[in-house]
Amino acid sequence: MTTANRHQRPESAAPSPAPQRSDFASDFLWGCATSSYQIEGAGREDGRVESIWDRFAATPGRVKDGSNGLVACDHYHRWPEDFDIAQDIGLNAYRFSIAWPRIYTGEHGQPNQKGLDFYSRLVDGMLERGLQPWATLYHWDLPQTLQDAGGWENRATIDAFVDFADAMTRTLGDRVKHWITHNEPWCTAIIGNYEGWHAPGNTSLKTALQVAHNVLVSHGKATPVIRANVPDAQVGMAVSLHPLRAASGSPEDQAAMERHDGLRYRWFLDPLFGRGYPQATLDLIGDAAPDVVAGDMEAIAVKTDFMGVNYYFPEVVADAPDHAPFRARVLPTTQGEITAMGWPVAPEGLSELLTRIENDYHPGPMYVTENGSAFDDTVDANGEVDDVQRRQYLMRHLASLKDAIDNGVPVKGYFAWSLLDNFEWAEGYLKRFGLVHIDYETQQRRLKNSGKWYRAFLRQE
Ligand code: IFM
Repeated sequence: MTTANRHQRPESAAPSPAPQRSDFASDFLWGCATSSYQIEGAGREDGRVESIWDRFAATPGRVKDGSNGLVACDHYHRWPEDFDIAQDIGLNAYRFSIAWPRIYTGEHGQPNQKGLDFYSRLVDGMLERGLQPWATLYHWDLPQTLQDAGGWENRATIDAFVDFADAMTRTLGDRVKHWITHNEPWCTAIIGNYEGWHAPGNTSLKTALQVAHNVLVSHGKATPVIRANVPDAQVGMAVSLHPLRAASGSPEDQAAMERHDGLRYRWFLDPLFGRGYPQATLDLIGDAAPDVVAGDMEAIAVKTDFMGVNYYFPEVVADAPDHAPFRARVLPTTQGEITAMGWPVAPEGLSELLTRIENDYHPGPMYVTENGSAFDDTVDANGEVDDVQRRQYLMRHLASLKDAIDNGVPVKGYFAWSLLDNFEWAEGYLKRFGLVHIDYETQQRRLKNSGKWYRAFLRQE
């Protein structure tokens, strides 16, 4: 993005009234989310093995700034400071993910004790600061050894994941009640294995759809194991979704949007809610359909305790006859407010999306498990980061969330993405999503003005 002006939005132009904490239920969860590979660093410590993101990032051209997560925010060593900041903001929940490569030893059922101990300390650190821990088991850092054996395309990875879930919930289940099996299966499957710009970098639709299927099966098989190990467990998945708009009112663009929706939304949600894969999408993909073993669809449809929704922006879809098999293309955003990722700022999309999910599936309690924005932050002469646009983004999305709740959507919590600036995957460190600025040279943390606004909101100042 070179159009800095398009990121500007005058304070006075905010359309929605600023929400107040008192507009939400007193037991509403207010959190921030992070993920292991993006913040932890300590890539070669305490027995951590190579992940697919270590391998991918080491491949020239895969990550824009040539960086990797080996040091990242050094959260592995600096977590007490990070949790002090989270406590100071006034959060009552914190969503983190567990790096499978810290636990995986390659020996069936034998987890790495040092990895288990790290997450045990981490969880104690959260609880000491009043942060309810929300653990995500898989946020994209698959051990490379498992990828070498076929990765998520190989059903053996399902069993390995269940072992991992078992080890983690035995270790943390006395203190961690909220478990997210997978973060954004779309990204794991489609971006990583069809579009190919995330690890492991495959570009096969057949592979991607088998990966998607096996990931869903692993969710279904891990859920009862988590419940068996964790008294009062609350288990769910975090799914990234977009409200869709057709590029025009033409029947072609409308039909393209429907085809895209079949893969982007229904391919994942229909089976999770017991409806199987959508027939229209099966018809389009033909031989690329995944192999389904007896019992898989029942496993996938396991009843969960909540649904996590990650929302960033709506997608505009146009007919694209050359793009087989879906013949649909997501258009880049060229006008209006845009973040540094090139994503449109559309707060109303959050309420729209949550309302659609509620109407389509009635999933029970929902949590916004991610929502946030990247902007080109700078530290001023006073050491402040005056990220006006992120503050506006946060405020306006909370107003939209309130709209959804007022309309009867049972949302029980909100996790801002992200607590810290971090490794933004293929963008490396070029994009900053944090409420806390990280100076990657010194590892200095600075609460941005958006974080200060969130603090004032939570303290009702
Ligand atoms: O940074 C990512 C996160 O890992 C998953 N959801 C979207 C975020 C922003 O791209």
